[in-house]
Amino acid sequence: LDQQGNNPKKSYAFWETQPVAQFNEEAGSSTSVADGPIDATKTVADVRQEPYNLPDSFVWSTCDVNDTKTVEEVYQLLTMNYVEDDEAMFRFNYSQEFLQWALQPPGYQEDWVLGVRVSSSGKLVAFITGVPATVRVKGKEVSMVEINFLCVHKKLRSKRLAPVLIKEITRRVNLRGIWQAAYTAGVVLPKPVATAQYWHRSLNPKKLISVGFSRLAPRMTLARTLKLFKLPEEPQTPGLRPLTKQDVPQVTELLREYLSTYELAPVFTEEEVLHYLMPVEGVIETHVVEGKDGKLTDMLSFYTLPSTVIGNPTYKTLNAAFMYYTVAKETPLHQLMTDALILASTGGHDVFNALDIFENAKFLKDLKFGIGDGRLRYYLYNWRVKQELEAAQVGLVLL
Ligand code: NHW
Repeated sequence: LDQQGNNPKKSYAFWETQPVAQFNEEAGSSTSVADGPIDATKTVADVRQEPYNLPDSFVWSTCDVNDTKTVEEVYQLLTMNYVEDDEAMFRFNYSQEFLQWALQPPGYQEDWVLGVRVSSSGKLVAFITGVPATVRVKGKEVSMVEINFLCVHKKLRSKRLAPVLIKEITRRVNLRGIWQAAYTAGVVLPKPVATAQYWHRSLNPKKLISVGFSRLAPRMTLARTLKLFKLPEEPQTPGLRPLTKQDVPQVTELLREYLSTYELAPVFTEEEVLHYLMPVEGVIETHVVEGKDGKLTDMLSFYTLPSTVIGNPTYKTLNAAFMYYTVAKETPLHQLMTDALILASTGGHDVFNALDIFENAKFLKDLKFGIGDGRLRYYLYNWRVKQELEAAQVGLVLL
């Protein structure tokens, strides 16, 4: 394994057939591989018209998450079968409101919320989604989709269903004239554009220890641990308040300017800022700092993504806040992030998670985040980046 945990000698029967950067390509002439698309340019007319074949007894099913029965089915599939940690102690538990929010940003396409059902029973057994986004990669703005929520029911694993889901969502995206995608995963695939590390800040140490998320540090008592992680009761920054609709033009400007300093980052429209940052109870929380003249100088945001605690008699779920987009233009970043921790804590979160992307390395240790064991790899489909990015060059958060 190399420093990033990659095993360049492993073979990938599916991924080696796809237009993605491969681990072995340095071997060739380095001048022939420039940044940009990997496939030859195609048009919508070149795209296959028929859906890919599923194994007998399964059918494709576009899922309308505004339909209460359908969103419940999606929720159940993911709650029981989506991402777990390596020790299978916790499993992501995206809420129905979260799924509705994440899957319907401006320009969303109904048929990019793709399910697989058992033909006879109608049971939903697999899922994958795409949403449109403009992403800037090393100075080039590229129209892409963000792929997420790839899930195959535990009973149907290792039957090569995932490659069929990926090919079918690709076809549906290509039919709309989009040829690139961004996605993140814990697993190593050909070939990461960047590798980030998760960090965790305890907000409710007692519960975190009790569910096995964290352990008492050597020579620490519970009392000393509680004291160590104690936060002020209220945010400290004057002028900090929840984002409102009227703020959206200014926040868009603030965010666009900030994100322009990163090599991999979204390019947000006002409509997207309105969608992704306006507070939704239990889903997304955004605060801005309003200066004396009414000018917005800073912003912070985090989303709520609980995990099921697998087989714990006392606690059913772990409530986690995940750092989203934060811009510290006038308020010191430490102070703004301390306020984010306070807001997350008073909002009932047990832990605050952040990646070492953005300028986060500057505050993680000081604010008592501990390094996690999970890495998150960033990938691009049909877009080669010759030189892998540092985590600190990444300004993109996928939900
Ligand atoms: S990452 C979360 C992925 N989901 C989970 O971890 C949930 C729990 N696991 C499962 O449900 C965020 C299954 O294990 C899954 C694989 C479904 C993961 N990404 O069907 P087979 C996302 O949602 C490759 C991509 O037999 P399975 C991002 C694997 O390397 N590929 O396996 C999703 C192998 O290929 P290889 C993954 O365990 C991005 C093949 O799948 C992968 O029953 C998707 C085996 O398939 C992963 N996370 O099902 C790509 N995990 O080459 C989008 C495994 O090694 C690309 N594999 O033979 C862009 C498309 C759009 C383009 C538009 C222009």
